[in-house]
Amino acid sequence: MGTALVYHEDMTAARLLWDDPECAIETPERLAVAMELLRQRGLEQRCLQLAAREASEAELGLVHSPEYVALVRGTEALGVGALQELSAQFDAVYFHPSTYHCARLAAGAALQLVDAVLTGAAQNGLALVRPPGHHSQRAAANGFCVFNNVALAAEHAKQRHGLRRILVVDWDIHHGQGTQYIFEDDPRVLYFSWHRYEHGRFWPYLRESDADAVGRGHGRGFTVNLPWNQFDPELVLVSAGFDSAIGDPEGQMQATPECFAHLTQLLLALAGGRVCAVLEGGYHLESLAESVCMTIQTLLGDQPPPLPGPMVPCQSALESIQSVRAAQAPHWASFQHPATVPMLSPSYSSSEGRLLPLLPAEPVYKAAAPSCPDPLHAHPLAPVCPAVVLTAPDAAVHLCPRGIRQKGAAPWEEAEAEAWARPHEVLAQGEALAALRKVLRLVDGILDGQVNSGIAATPAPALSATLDVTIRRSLFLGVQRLLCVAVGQLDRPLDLADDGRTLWLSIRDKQAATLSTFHVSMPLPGATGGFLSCILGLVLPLAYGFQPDLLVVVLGPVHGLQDPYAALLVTLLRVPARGRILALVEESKPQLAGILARMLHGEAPPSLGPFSKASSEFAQALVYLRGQLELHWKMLQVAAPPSVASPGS
Ligand code: X5A
Ligand code: ZN
Repeated sequence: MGTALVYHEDMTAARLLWDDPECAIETPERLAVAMELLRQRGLEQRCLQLAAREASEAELGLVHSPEYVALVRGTEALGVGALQELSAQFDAVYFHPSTYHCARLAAGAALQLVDAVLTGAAQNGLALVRPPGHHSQRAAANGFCVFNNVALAAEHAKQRHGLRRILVVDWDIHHGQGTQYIFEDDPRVLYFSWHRYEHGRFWPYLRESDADAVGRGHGRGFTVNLPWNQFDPELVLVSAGFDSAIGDPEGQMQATPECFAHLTQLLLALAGGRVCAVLEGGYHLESLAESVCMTIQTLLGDQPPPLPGPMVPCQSALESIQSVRAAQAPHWASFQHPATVPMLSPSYSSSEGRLLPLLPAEPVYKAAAPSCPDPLHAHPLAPVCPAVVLTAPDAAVHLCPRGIRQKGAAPWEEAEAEAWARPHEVLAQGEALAALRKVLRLVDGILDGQVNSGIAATPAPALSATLDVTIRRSLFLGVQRLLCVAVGQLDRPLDLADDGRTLWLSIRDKQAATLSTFHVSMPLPGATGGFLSCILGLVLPLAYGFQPDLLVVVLGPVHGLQDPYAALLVTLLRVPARGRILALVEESKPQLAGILARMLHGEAPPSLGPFSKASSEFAQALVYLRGQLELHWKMLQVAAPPSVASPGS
């Protein structure tokens, strides 16, 4: 099951026929240039290519009024003067004689994509469309949008496929007020949008774009921003606007194309990986095309490149996240722990209607610098195909570079392995040493780029020692930042230097402790809520801050993580680790090894099941750890209200 790409050249027909600086950026070239780069990079050819079909009038009626559909149909026959006159009745809209055809293709493409994913013809996909959709309302065009493609797709998934939980993630730089209005009282569609707001000074200048808009009636709590796990959606629709990308003349933001690879991969952990992205905005042609390629590549299963730039959140972003947490707290158990609920600070500064728009700044976009000289990064990322190391005496190491299954590679020479094993008596005997020889082969295979990741099983008593040798060998081979996540009763090697090259995170049945900036121990979470806040609020921000070039995950004795938890842990950590993962498990857990191998291969993790709230001891422990660590690890500030009041708030 691959990635669907839905497109039709006819959607390049509509264009602006008169002078209107506001609308001039929504051009046919947006699609043409993005498609061209997809072709050039060989990405189109890797997709399941679907020709977009027109949505029927009945389908448009899922969201729009018959009168509005008739009005748009009528534009096919209008002359330029009448088109301009009608366009002026809406905010930032232009009609062209081909608009109705294009808009029906755009809507049809979104429906086709959902059908492909929900029938299993594709695992995920992208619809490259115009006109965009998320500003369009039941009976109004708005912001270049004619029919609301994503809202139609969500309604179609509800009505034709019987889904009950659909997550819409809107990463366009503008608030998709159209989608918000359509679903504001519907708890089956959770609408999450991030957007430029500027206290109401950014288009579309709406009070209801602020964090305190949470939905109405039964839909309260199902509008705006919140961490995306607890809802446990069956389908993820993305309003994929790339006007939030660097260089865009509208958004004037700094998100590099790589950001969209990371966002996409994080979303792939949800809904069994059923992610449908539909193009919205994006007006800088080069930045748009790069960002579309990053999204498609990630949907296809390629590892995202590292995020360039410093891993430090800015103050205003922290304040925005805090407002959202406060506004959503009444509706979501995961925000309700007393120690983590912040005060609501109003961010809308005027109630007197529209404020003056901001002055536009000169956008700058430079293509990413050529790859860094770091020897570990000199070779391109290995294809996603984990090696599996089995410990049965006659089993070889299976390394399968370039996606081709090779004959097992030979393990290390016994004498050489013995030298590395020397300090550990437990590794001296046959079976443990045989396993170690294979693990060492795997470490070398990952670090010289033959494989991206791997999983190894060792006899239980030898696990700790094997881990120690794995770490020493990795550092010896030049790993600069080694992240080790050790779950269960495993001790950090005593002689490991605390020099910032390794970050050691223990998750085990002990008290929370920060033994140093690079040695953190946290208690084992019991409930789903505790687990999610541990992963999303601590482990992931630390991993993003550290930017490891190798991640070692070990599930040791009585680790206490059920398989779906371990699967989610590995899936989420793949993103900041860019897939370079070595997982170590005990050989008595073949089922766990199998699940982790599937995760390393890019399969979506299973659902965690019903939500249970973290104990207050556990929540306190996380708050304590964050307080200890956030001065050094700034990414942790995103996960919680600032422990010290920020100046000016
Ligand atoms: C889809 C989209 C933006 C409209 C901006 C009007 N619309 N100033 O990005
Ligand atoms: Zn936009």
